[in-house]
Amino acid sequence: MLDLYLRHRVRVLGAGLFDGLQCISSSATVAGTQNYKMWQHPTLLMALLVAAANFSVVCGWRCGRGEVWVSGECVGVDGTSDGCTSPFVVVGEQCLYFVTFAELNQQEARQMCHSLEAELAVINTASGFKNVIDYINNNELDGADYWLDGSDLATEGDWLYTSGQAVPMGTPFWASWVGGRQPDDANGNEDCLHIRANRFYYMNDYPCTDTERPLCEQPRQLNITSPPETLMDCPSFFTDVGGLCLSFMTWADVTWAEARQSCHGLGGELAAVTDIEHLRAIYLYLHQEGIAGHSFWVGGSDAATEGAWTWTDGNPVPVGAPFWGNVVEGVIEPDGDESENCLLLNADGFHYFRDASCDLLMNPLCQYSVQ
Ligand SMILES: [Ca+2]
Ligand SMILES: [Ca+2]
Ligand SMILES: [Ca+2]
Ligand SMILES: [Ca+2]
Repeated sequence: MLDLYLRHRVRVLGAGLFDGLQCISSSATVAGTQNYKMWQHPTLLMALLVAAANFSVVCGWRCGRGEVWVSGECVGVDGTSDGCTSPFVVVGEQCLYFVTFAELNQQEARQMCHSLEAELAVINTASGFKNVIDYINNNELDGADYWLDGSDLATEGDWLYTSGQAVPMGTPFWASWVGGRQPDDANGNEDCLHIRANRFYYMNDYPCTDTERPLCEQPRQLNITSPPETLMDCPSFFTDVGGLCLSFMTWADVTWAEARQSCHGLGGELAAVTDIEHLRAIYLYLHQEGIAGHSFWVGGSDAATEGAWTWTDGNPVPVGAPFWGNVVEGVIEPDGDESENCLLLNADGFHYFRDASCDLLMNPLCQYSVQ
């Protein structure tokens, strides 16, 4: 912050004092001053406000939202201000989050964005597209492909974002080389929109099942005069499912013990599903989000005492129907005795409870603040 301020000060003392400096009437609404990033150099702001008091004008350096005046130009800043909530950063006019720790298919990527109160990113304008490419290249985010929101799943060749808005076609968006103009629906199997590392981050159509990094976009909270507090009811990566804050970690294939650690890393715990309405809500959510092919560890175990199932907080796991399913017709789980001591919501079992070997590699289902 100090460094930033000093640079501004140098700028003010330099030859280009009035570069980018613009003034507006103080009668403009507070929202109207958003573009004038005065609060990023408070001393200057105070001086300008004092100077302007008699003239009913307010001056500032006019940069786009999420930009500051550095070394003679407006540059984007990372952070939680300017209408974006962490972990999202300002990129041009958008709040974006480049996921670097997980590679998922497009539907899973979509669900991860949803868990951040976000969607897969939409790119509509050439300048917005350039901002994204520049940001990737300038922040060592290159070397991997990123999913965007668009697809032509509904009608082949008709590229739409989830909102129903058309994906812009042609130059300067889509990759094109002699004999390789995109989208090309190669092998009749390319229906999802990504930006591709080895195509210089031009758009390309690709199989939806490929695993890539999600590029999420959060709605911009433009009224920064009341700083963005909590856009989310649940913390990042957790989503409200039936009143629980849950995280479906589709990106981690781990043992039950590792799953607990993964949840702790998010500030949570493996989920405790004690209310049958919660199991119903989880089931519906998995299908709604298109991730019902995943199996999830939850917090139940009978490792301490065979047959005595408890959640991680020591409370008892419900027994019998309609929680527990069955593999063998007519035999309700748990059925694994001492070889199966961990509680699984198995995809093959319609996400009913199953006891399973704790060493299987499954996805963690985490809950924030288990009561
Ligand atoms: Ca296609
Ligand atoms: Ca293609
Ligand atoms: Ca057991
Ligand atoms: Ca079993």
